[in-house]
Amino acid sequence: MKDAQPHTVYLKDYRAPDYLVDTVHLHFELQPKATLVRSQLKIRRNPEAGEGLPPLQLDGVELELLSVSIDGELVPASRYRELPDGLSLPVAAPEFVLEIHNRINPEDNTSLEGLYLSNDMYCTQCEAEGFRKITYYPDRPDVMSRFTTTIVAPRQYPVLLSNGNEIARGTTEDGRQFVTWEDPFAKPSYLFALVAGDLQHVEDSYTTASGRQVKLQIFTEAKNIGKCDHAMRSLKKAMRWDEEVYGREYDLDIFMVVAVDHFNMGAMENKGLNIFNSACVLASPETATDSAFQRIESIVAHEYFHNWSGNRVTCRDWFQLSLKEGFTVFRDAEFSADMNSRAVKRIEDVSLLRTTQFAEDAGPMAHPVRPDSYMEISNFYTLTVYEKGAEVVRMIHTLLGGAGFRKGSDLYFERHDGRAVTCEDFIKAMEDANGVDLGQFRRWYSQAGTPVLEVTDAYDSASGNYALTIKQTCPATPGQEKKLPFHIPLAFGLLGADGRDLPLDAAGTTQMVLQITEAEQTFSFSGLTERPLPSLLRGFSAPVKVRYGYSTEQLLFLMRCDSDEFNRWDASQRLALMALEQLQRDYREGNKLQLQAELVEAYRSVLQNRDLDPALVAEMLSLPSEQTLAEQGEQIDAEAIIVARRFAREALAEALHDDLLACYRRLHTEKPYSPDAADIAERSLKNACLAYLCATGRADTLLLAQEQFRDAANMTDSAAALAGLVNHGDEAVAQSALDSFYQRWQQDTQVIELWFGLQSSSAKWGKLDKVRALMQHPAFELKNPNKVRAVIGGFANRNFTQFHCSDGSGFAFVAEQVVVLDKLNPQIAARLVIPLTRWKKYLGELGLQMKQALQSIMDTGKLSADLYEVVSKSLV
Ligand code: B3K
Ligand code: ZN
Repeated sequence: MKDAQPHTVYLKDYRAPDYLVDTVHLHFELQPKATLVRSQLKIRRNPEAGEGLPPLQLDGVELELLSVSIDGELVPASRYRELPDGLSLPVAAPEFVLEIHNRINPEDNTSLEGLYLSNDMYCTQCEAEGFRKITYYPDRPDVMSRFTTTIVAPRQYPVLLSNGNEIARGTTEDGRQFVTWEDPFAKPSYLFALVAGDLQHVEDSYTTASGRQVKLQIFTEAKNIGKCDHAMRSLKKAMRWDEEVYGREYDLDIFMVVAVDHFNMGAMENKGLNIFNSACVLASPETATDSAFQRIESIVAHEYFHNWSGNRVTCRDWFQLSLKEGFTVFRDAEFSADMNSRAVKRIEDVSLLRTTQFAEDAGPMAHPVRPDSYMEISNFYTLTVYEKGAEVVRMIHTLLGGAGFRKGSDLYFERHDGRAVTCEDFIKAMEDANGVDLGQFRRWYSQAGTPVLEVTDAYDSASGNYALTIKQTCPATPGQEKKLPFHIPLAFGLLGADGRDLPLDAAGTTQMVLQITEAEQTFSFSGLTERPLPSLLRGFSAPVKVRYGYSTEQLLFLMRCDSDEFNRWDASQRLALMALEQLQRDYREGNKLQLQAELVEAYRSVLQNRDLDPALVAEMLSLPSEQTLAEQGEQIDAEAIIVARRFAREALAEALHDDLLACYRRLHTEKPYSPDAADIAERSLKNACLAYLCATGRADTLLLAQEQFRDAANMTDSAAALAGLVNHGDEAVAQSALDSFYQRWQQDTQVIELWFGLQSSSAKWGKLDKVRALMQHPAFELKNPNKVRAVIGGFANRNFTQFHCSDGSGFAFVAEQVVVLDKLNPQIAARLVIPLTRWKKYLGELGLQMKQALQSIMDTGKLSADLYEVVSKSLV
């Protein structure tokens, strides 16, 4: 555990490292409670860091120091200083070899940072600052070095892996075995990895565009060996795509992936040895849902793409995190869009951004894409850095066009290969390659908050002129009261009464990107023979909120006619939001609830439209989530949100029953399973219909779910049917389905995680006592983040109804679990507390109860730096 009240690190204080490390030789003798680490560093004074020979400062946390030598001479303990978070030692020469021996305890390492054990497999996680839990080192990304790693282990760990190429293996005198790996590419310590275990692997190969043969291996425990094929296929697709779209080839002879059950996040891009959370790599049709298949494809690609955007060109410091993450998320999103339905991928990403990232931007932890300060960097692996960061890169792509963007990325990779650089370097490469000025655009990196565009228009029928006036504002965020105008690319078109795009200029252009740079700007168009209807922010061309006074009729029209599929969906969401807001008002005022007839008819015609991609239909039919509704207004009335959404869902289900059933029957075929885009689309619509049908609570529709549950040959259908029963069936039926599902899948970790999550996130089923009972289940493990995310996270983040229970018990429960978890795994605790940090937005009692829950965490005393930062910033 790190010290409470940790200090704040500021971007403005960045200084180049005093010393550089040219080579590192690491030697591990693995033992669960006492692993011996020997590290030999070739160190040299950094010529760019100033004069003299200041003391060498190394980072080190929870290490047992055994010895220090310089140039082969033992340094007496009186000559160096052991600090709580490192080591300081005097330096006598500008170049020297430092050798350190230390001991660590992987078995007791529940933080899952550094070297730890997962199901008797040794593995590492070093980003951002985990390497300092392995040995003393300048653990910062601008110190790049060539690593050689020797792993010595008893025979029960036959597979010993690290970064780069294997250069030696053998047996030690006492019968243990060793393997030595050498990574020819200089890298920061955060990309170091080690794995040791009794693992099986699948193998394939890939020939790069220039003819290099690359061996591809996926390692896992024997029981999961049948679940690696999809990840392997995804990897090969990603390798080809990066060659075709970015001209980037892989650079080592081997690329390894390892699946690990205990992992704090999705996966990690260690050079040549990616380590994955099992849930983000293992899949088979019987055990994984369509969304798991798609998630795996995109995460495998994401980590692979980091080989260039992150590893070959890395970050100078952690304030630049979005340099690699925003860019790589943009790359993986485009890859997924190319592999699947572009519009649906965009809808999914924008939904996530609008609910969770917009909420982050409006909350106490709001920060710019490039933060100015942090207490604990792990807290800044956020939706803002990742998803909004990707939107910022997307806007550059929109402003420069595909070819211009590629010129920029080519220059960026060429100019900075092998270096640790900044977001500024990225923008500069984009500017230099295209001869453009992105000066004002840079504000996206430094200003937090979600900009709001107020759009009004005027049409003059006499002259045929049409004027679009756009005002931009951005709310204050912590530490940033006033914002300067952003440079916003606004893609838009104008629709005529026949639903077709009208020409915007003499050349007949039908879609334009308006460059918004002022607080208020008017754009004029001439030659319009009718009053047009604007389709604004097509494809969500900027991470902003657009306000325009659309009427119900206009939204219905856009839903039917917009040539931009994303905006058709967006119109459906705006329409649903209007209806849901009306229902909330009616509920508060005690009026009888009634669903707008127009909404029902709009949904009906979407459902009957056979020309639309079924996945798009499924998206258009889904009501905005409670979280999205909560994000809309200044204040959250949780009860009104719950009642309104539930009412709308049930009313739609009743009114559309026959159409839903017809659509369900049409799509419920016996086709063999394939996770390709077309089949996924059909299953998503079919199961969306089933979910609605179940919401009627009618016995005959619940019978459909029971039949699908019984007959399903793939996990998508099985899980959807189970969800229908759990969310709407009577208790005994739900219980028996849950039991038989558990019996069938109890040996499969990924399926059991799904089983946990489905229960704790269910408004009907997932009451607090059930959630507590799940935590007592033998398959639950507090030390496993996936299980915690499924059960406690499922409740806090995806069970709006029960988490917001009016007696505050949901908040108190989460607070209690956060305190326990903080002792085991601070990163997970700091994530889990986030739903409690929005207390200020809640109306009445709930807000107070939430604040009390947060305060109760603070009052327990010694918190980790991770948790302390989030809680203390949220209580002000
Ligand atoms: N770079 C890692 C994230 C590491 C998080 C450390 N707390 C995974 C990724 O974004 O690819
Ligand atoms: Zn990443």
